[in-house]
Amino acid sequence: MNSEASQIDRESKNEFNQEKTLQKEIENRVKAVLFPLLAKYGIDSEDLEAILKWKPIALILGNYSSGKSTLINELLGQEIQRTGQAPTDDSFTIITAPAPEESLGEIRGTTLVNNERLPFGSLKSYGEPLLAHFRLKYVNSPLLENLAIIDSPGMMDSVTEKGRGYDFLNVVGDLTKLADLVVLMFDPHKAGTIKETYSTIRNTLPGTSGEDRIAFVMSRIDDCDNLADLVRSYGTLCWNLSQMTGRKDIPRIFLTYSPMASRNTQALDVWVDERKELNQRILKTPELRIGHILHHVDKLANELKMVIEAMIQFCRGARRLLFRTVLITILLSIYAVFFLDLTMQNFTGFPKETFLSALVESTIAVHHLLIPALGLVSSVLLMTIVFTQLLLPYYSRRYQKNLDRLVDLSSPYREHIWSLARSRVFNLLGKITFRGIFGSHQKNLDMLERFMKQELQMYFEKIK
Ligand SMILES: Nc1nc2c(ncn2[C@@H]2O[C@H](COP(=O)(O)OP(=O)(O)OP(=O)(O)O)[C@@H](O)[C@H]2O)c(=O)[nH]1
Ligand SMILES: [Mg+2]
Repeated sequence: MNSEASQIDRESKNEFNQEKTLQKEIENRVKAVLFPLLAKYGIDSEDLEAILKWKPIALILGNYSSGKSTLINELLGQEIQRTGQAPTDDSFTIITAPAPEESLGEIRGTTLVNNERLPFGSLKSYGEPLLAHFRLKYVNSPLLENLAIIDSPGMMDSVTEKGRGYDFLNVVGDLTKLADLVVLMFDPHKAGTIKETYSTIRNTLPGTSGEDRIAFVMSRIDDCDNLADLVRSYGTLCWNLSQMTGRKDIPRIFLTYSPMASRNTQALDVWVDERKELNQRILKTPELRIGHILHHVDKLANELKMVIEAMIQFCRGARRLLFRTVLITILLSIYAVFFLDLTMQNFTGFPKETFLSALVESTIAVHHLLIPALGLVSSVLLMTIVFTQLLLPYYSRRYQKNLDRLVDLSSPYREHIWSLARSRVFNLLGKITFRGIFGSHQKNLDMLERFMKQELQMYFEKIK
């Protein structure tokens, strides 16, 4: 390990305890306030739970032979990963230091996805084709006590990708959700599914935030014959990036090469700093962790907020419908109590004396009450059945077809969040009950808004 790396190590150890305490505090509040509400509204929190489970993660992605494994070996000062000019590695390898109770060595994919204490359970669904190419290496490195680095198979063109037996991009998406930093290494001289990979990464980021979790790297710049060649390659990469991101401003791109692997370093001395900066950026991944957690919490909280808002709107309408049904029930009951026996008398001659005439003549007896009471009970029963079995299901089906009417979609951000929340509301409406329309949605919304405005905001301020 070089001296710079050990200094970073000392610094990060000092910050480590502070951040751990803050992370624990956030975790406790999220578990106490957000998780119960998410469960109530059928929103799963598995992704967030997985992030909270383990240590900070840096995921290294890029073209084959772009120098991913070389970078990792260089960073750790050890030959941990195999390197080579052709596509050498077709595995996802997690590299980290063991905890005191764990020992050095390799752990297979099947064991990893079944370990409850690790966050990789979601990868189980890809089955053997992935699990045979998924492993963890426990290595001896103080830099990795609070950090795990994931080396990945080199990206190839989309046709070759199909031969892997599992959906590479989906796996990348799942790992990106867990990763606090994603290093995307472009090799200007090789084709690959960079564009698709970038879209996959982008889709896992919440809204417009989270870009700081991606480090763009143009690797092997020493392969360029001269400065003009380098500038041309850089220009092409910028053009491709702007096509991918849809933005005109180009993110920072680390222009690097491996001083160890290069044969031609003389003219490139000035670029060594970029490599050091990249290495530091990776080693400082733990600093991104709380931001990553908070953005995820924020996304879930906003999704939940829209679900509750939609439910409030729906229940308000359903209660108005109930109010109208109650009015009709009252009218029907008045008719049943005072005029039902009269109608029967007109048609059948029974009863001899109606409840109303007995009331007027003050000759009322128990038998006068029989038909009105029966009519009253029947009307209430009938209208209850009509409301719960016909009107409410019809009303919720109508909204299921027109869900967008339940929320305010005045901004692209709300539209984005709504695209995530929509299906939850659809499911909730499918299960709505009579009692459900009196649910404490407003109270839940107030609690959530208090959490977002006071606590979440305060945590964001703390990491600014
Ligand atoms: N000239 C030069 N060669 C490099 C550089 N980085 C890595 N190499 C060499 O390029 C080859 C590929 O490097 P790897 O680190 O294996 O690349 P990788 O991205 O891990 O490749 P896969 O695992 O196959 O996807 C090796 O022979 C390295 O020595 C660099 O910056 N410049
Ligand atoms: Mg490799």
